[in-house]
Amino acid sequence: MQYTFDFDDTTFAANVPAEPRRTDTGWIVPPGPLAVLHPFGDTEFYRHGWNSWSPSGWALTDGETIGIKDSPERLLTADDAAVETPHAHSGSAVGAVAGPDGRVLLIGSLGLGTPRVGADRDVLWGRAEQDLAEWFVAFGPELEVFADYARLLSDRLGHRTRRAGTVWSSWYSFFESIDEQLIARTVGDLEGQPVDVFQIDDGWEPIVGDWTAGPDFPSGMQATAEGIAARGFRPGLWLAPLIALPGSEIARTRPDLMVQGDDGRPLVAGHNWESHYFALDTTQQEVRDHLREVFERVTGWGFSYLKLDFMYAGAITGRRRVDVHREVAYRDALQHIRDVVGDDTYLLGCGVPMVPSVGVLDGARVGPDTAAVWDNAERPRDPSGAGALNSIVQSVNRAWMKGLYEVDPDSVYFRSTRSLLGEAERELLRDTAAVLEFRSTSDPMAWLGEAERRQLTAWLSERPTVEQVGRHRFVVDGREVDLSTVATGGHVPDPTAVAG
Ligand code: 9PG
Repeated sequence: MQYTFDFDDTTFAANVPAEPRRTDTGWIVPPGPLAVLHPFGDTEFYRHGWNSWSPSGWALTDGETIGIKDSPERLLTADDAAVETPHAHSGSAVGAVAGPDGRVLLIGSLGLGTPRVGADRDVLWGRAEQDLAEWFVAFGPELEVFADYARLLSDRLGHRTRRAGTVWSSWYSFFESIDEQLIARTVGDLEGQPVDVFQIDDGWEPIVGDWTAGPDFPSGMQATAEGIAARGFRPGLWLAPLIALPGSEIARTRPDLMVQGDDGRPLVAGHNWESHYFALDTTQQEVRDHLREVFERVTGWGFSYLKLDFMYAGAITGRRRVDVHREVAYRDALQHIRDVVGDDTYLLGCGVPMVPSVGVLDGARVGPDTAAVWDNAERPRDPSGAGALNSIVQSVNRAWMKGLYEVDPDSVYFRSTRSLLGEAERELLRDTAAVLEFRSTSDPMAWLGEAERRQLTAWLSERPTVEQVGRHRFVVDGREVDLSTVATGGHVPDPTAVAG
């Protein structure tokens, strides 16, 4: 039906599926496709990425789109390949177009069904794969409108209040090359530092899919968790519970537990570890039993902070035993994991579908992997590639998600060795983490000089008051932090500057 959204001094003609309802901050529109005519002509469009690694940000409607270009494998892993349109302006769940006076027109989905929002010079539209959720439509000052949307989403999907504190992760120093001695030594060196969580990342398991102690942890994961706790840290562990590499025991012996393709064989759900991998079909009771066993095992070892990675695979398009929408299947699986681990285990999502995780996760990664290098030269048209710049750009453009869960922009660096980052770049990473209010690092103390150690201790101890005052501008304990240049991809590091 035709409808007119009447916002104080501005009216927008629209097509809506049924009669909208006015609220104090905007309008609630029933599920179904909608399109709103806007008078702004070519303007900025906010596109939002589907999962943690998917690109987000503002682009001109007559300019280049934001998305992963020319790489089907990367698109499958780091965005929603089934519905993403890398060469047309659209995004996941929420989108907005900028008006001339700092106000924006926003359409945001209030639930699941892989909602998309897109725009051109005349229209801001929303439609979903399955019409499961109402929409929020609002027009007003940018920060207010996004905050109102986040509040509504939290009202509907829930909100958790646990905080991770400061985190040390093994990934951005040791990657997969970890063993129990190295972990014990690193934990020992870190003793006394203002770190709350010591999180072991990928590399402890024999293979992705089989969540038991690998050969480099012969004493078992419980012994390692006890060692971490004995030094005063909360033991944290990485796992990717919804995927399995083809060589894993679960994929080899039970291919029927995987999401299937049309050919009746396990579907390729993404690419990493120089391989493809499959997704578990969480609608099957046996898979739910398997997940219960895995999570009882890892929490039984003593890990109470879990980084759940590659979770988007639980929401991939494919054949599942029970025919529910893929985002519903994902959220049910996540809720099942929450029910198994209980309220006191901190769940950090990574590679998670952002909106379907609201209310269940305590925290979520909001950008691609950081790296000890500024840009990802090997993936020039891939804003989801690992690198400090990409990680900052995507994370800062998701600052509004602080209203949904803790938002993790990924690790910061203090080290000048084993890194190509200069101090100015390290500072931008630390400022990003400061404004997003999630502090983690991966630097082993043994890699740091005296001054760098002092800097780490001081930075991890800070708890500043943060206020967002503009799209990419913040005030941190009275200090203005302007990330506009870097968040629009404009910061080019000085090529003559030497790392360190
Ligand atoms: C462990 C790592 C770290 C890291 C995670 C994740 O899009 N991709 O292909 C893609 C691959 C790997 C990746 C992120 C994205 O890294 O983000 O922090 O835990 O797994 O293997």
